[in-house]
Amino acid sequence: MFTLITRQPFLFLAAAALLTVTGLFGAAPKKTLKVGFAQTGAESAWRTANSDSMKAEAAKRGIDLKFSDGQGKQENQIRAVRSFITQGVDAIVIAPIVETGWDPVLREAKRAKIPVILTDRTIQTTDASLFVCFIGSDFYEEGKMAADWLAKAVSGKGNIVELQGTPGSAPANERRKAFADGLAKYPSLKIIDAQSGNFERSGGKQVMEAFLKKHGKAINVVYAHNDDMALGAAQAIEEAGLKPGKDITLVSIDAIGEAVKAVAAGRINCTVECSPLFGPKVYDTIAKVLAGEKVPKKSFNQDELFDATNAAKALPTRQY
Ligand code: GYE
Repeated sequence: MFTLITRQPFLFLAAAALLTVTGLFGAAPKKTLKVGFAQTGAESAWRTANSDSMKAEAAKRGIDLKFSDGQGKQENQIRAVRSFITQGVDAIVIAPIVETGWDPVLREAKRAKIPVILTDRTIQTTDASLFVCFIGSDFYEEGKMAADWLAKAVSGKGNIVELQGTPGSAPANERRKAFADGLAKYPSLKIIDAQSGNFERSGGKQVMEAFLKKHGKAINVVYAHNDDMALGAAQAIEEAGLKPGKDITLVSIDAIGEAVKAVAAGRINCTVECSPLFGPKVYDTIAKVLAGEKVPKKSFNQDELFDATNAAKALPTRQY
């Protein structure tokens, strides 16, 4: 020890200085946490609220957030994750645009010993050790709530057109399946057509225009996998000279501010909530993971439903 000190006087002085500083001012300053977030893109108002929540909460906590907009492409998200690994971030957050194809890049993150948190959308993998945990909503439950609400509202009868989300994405897969399962006991409530509008307002409008041309007045109900598509469909319905919410029942998912307002106005009939505001929960989870604490493998947000009975009252307190 002594020889080490005499041979390395500079090292000794530096160590002594550090001890004095920590002794005088408490713990040494913490290093800034670096988090990489591979976002899907900016396809909907839900997505914007989600990105804002992640950014605002990072700023509040002094976290260095490296935000990447995948612009609707999995390959961009994978490239972002690789760059986070190269930059040596402390944790990686991914909102996986589709369910499959993640294993190779997740293995790279695991090899680099960087914990990966999945938010918003789940993935299909045979190796659950490739990610620490998932934080988001239960999409199956949302689709089920929409089906149950609809069956009651139209007394188990009607022709439905379905506006689906991004093909291969967890919310599109689950919301489609749950809705079909929920309708199984109502043989007179049928899906007559379905197509993807990619979770976008313009997509919802275009698909609805095509459906109206093809099926005309045979359409009684629109089930949209998100509010943006429902709002686009409402516009297409109006442009076709019909009244959305009256001539055609609209049920959708997300409960963005504009949709809850539309429900209060009777232009959309029901929207099932899917909260995008999980910035705080994500960073709390990362802190726990980095401290070596155990976290639940899956944790779901609690979501409610808005229709004519409660939408107007909920409006002033909606946060997105
Ligand atoms: O419903 C939709 C968005 O993954 C839950 O993605 C999310 C969905 C949301 O574009 O609006």
